[in-house]
Amino acid sequence: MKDVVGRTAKDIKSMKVRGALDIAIAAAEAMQASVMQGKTQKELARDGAILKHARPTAVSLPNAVNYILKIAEENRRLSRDDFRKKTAAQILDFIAEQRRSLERIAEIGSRLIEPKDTILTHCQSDTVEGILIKAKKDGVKFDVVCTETRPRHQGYLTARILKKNRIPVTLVVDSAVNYILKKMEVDKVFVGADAVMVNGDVINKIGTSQVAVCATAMDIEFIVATQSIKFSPESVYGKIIEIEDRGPEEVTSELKGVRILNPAFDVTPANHISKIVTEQGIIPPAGAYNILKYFQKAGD
Ligand code: RUB
Repeated sequence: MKDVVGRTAKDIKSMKVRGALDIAIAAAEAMQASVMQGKTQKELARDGAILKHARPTAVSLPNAVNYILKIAEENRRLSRDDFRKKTAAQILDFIAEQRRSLERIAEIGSRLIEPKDTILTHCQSDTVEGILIKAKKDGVKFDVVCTETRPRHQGYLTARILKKNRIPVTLVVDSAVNYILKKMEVDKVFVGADAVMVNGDVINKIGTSQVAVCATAMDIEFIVATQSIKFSPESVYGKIIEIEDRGPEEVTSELKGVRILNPAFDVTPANHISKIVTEQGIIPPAGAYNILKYFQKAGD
């Protein structure tokens, strides 16, 4: 039988599958395959652990796996066949709900884009792209600036997708942000999230906090777009999210004997964030606890 879980964990680790929402959906699909293979609760727990450890920062990954393990636990008294059918169907519902939340955020977030806006975005986020593409479809004319996003250049993906959707896009190097915000008269910044903490701090691609600090200094709105599955229930209990350290070779292989650090994410403090767009609506960062309470069920 194919090792779907092992393959998915490998794809997440190597970043063949990347972006917090896609990671969560891929993990859910792998868990669904395990359920369909008739695995026991113990085997499902082991598969869940493998998936959860594939990358450390995106909270959507453990949140998705934990949710599925909870369903499996609730269904444990069913016959083998009923367990398989019911759990697999519930996982599919969960995946569909995540995809619907992407559309809902696109709908809500696109209302924040006004004619002639210049929007800056960092890295590549399906959630932010959804917003921009929806605004374009609704006939709003606006421009986008996207950062290169060193070292892995996810900004190239953003630029390609926006171009394909006929949204005018300009690519800049990461270090141009402060200059470009002023020079191009950027109106709003939109970024995605890998994790949202109970105090409203947001963890996203390295460099996000620098963009936020520059934007705040110029009174430019800094908007985060994220599904509630990225809110961290464990942050309520003081858990610090691990920032992934990636290999130095992603930065350069030219400097022998020089120590190279390659942190993949950073923390943007809540006071630099104007609003957070979720599928439940727009909240101030201080409203993060409500999302956790009602939709992530902090304390479960
Ligand atoms: C991707 C990244 C994205 C968030 C949100 O980092 O930081 O902004 O994951 O993406 P990496 P989405 O490339 O290291 O995975 O909105 O698609 O979930």
